[in-house]
Formats: sequence, C-alpha cells, structure tokens
Amino acid sequence: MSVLLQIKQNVIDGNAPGAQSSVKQAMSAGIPAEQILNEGLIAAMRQVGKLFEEGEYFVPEMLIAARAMKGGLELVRPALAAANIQAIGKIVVGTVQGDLHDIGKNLVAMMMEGAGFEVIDLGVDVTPEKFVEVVKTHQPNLIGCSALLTTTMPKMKATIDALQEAGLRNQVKVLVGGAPVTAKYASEIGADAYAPDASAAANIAKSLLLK
Ligand code: B1M
Repeated sequence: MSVLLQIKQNVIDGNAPGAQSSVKQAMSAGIPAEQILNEGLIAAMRQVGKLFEEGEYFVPEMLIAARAMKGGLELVRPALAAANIQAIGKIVVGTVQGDLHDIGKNLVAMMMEGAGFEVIDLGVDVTPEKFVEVVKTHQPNLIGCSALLTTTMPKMKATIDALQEAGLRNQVKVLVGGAPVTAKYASEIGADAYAPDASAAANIAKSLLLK
C-alpha cells in the first residue's frame, strides 16, 4: 500500500498514532505537504463522510477519525504555513454559530498564515455578535466564515446582517466557505466572495485585499 493510502486508511480507522507515523514517513520521502493533505488526509475525511451517510459510521467514529486527521494536519502545518515576516493583512476566521466542525476552518487558517496573513481564529460556534465585536476591536481586512451544516449556513447571513447593523459592513470583506456553501449562496447573502477549498480561500483573500 502506498504511503498516501496508508495515511488515508489510518485516518478512516481512527488510528491517530498510525496516521502520524505515516504522515512523517510521507514527509521524509519528500512528498509535498499539499499532496499529503489532499490525497491522504482530506480524501480520508471524504470517505468517512460517505461511511456516515451509508450508516456504517456513527458520530463516535467520525470524531475518532477527525482526531486522527488533526494529528496528521499538525505535522504538515509548518510546511503549509511557510514563515512570512510581514503580515499582508489581517483575517478573522471562525465556524458559525451552532456548528462544531473545525477541520476545514483550521485548514483555511493554516493556508491564510502560509499566504502571509495574520490570523485571528475564533474557533467554532461563533455568534454574529462575536464576529462584530472582534471586527470592532481588531479591525481586520477580512472575516472568513465556515459552515458545514445546511442548518447553520443561515448564520453566515446573520453575521453579514449584524455587521451591516453595526455600521461595519464597508470596513471588512466577508469570505464564506464550507462543504454545503456555493458561490450562488454566497452572492445571495451578500458575501464578498466564496472559496471552494482552503488554498483557493487564501488566493481569493489576497485578491480581495486589492479591491
Ligand atoms: Co458532521 N456532518 N456532524 N461531524 N461531519 C458532516 C458535515 C455531514 C455532511 C456528514 C454526512 O451526513 N455525510 C453532515 C451534514 C449534513 C448537512 O448538513 N447537509 C454532518 C452531520 C449531520 C453532523 C451532526 C448533525 C451529526 C449528529 O450529531 N447527528 C453533528 C453536528 C454537530 C454540530 O456541528 N453542531 C456532526 C458532528 C461531527 C463531528 C463532531 C463528529 C465531526 C467534526 C469534528 C471536527 O470538525 N472537529 C464531524 C465530521 C468529521 C464530519 C465529516 C465526516 C467530515 C468534515 C470534515 O472535517 N471534512 C462531514 C462529512 C463530509 O464533509 N464529507 C460531516 C474535511 C474538511 C477538510 O473539509 O470541512 O468541507 P471541509 O473543508 C473544506 C471546504 O469545505 C473548504 O475548505 C476545506 C478544504 O480545503 N472550507 C472553506 C471550509 N470552510 C471554509 C471557509 C472558507 C473557505 C473554504 O472561507 C472562510
């Protein structure tokens, strides 16, 4: 079995030590961090989602797999977020209210760091009010909202509305993403941009700075 398949299988099995050792093996074999991420770690979570849909996996298995994924992610993190001395801009990221999924958001934060942004990560279950408060205190160039549930997507709109009500909407660009989110949805709720994945998010964030 190739080392990328080993990473994938270890994550699917929720084998955290195995996932970490196969990621280390892949890194010492010179496999690029993005390939480890996309073909190993992310591919595994896609499969876990499929197993959940098919009723093979339940929430505990998803959690254990997510933990194994996170352990692997930490190892590739330094390679993804190459050190940048001067920040090109500031972004606040968070998973919206009611939503506890943070793997995709963490990846977005890592890619932003790698692109040279100063990142303020608010974690999960972030209320619109919290986003507003942090925009007031930290004055970021952008906020990045992540949602993984169809039921929490409306909180992205609530966040944009709260920024509008606080008179802050013109001061900050809003980038949205997450598996159920689409470009169409982003434009319907008045976001400035949508990104389908973490590396696109970093590129789009950079281009938003120029607008
Ligand atoms: Co949940 N879960 N989950 N889950 N979970 C999904 C999302 C689901 C699709 C599974 C399924 O049914 N196939 C489904 C949602 C269905 C829907 O809404 N249509 C689901 C469900 C139903 C639930 C619960 C309701 C289950 C329950 O309790 N009955 C529950 C909800 C809890 C809550 O949030 N309130 C729940 C719980 C959990 C766990 C806690 C067990 C765990 C999360 C652990 C964690 O994050 N720390 C979990 C997991 C692991 C998943 C799946 C399997 C994997 C998600 C993941 O990490 N993917 C997921 C199935 C799936 O997505 N296929 C599923 C890997 C990650 C890299 O991808 O997050 O999509 P993703 O991020 C991508 C892009 O979307 C994008 O970049 C990343 C890639 O580069 N992106 C952005 C993300 N955010 C972005 C922001 C941006 C730009 C791009 O700009 C700011």
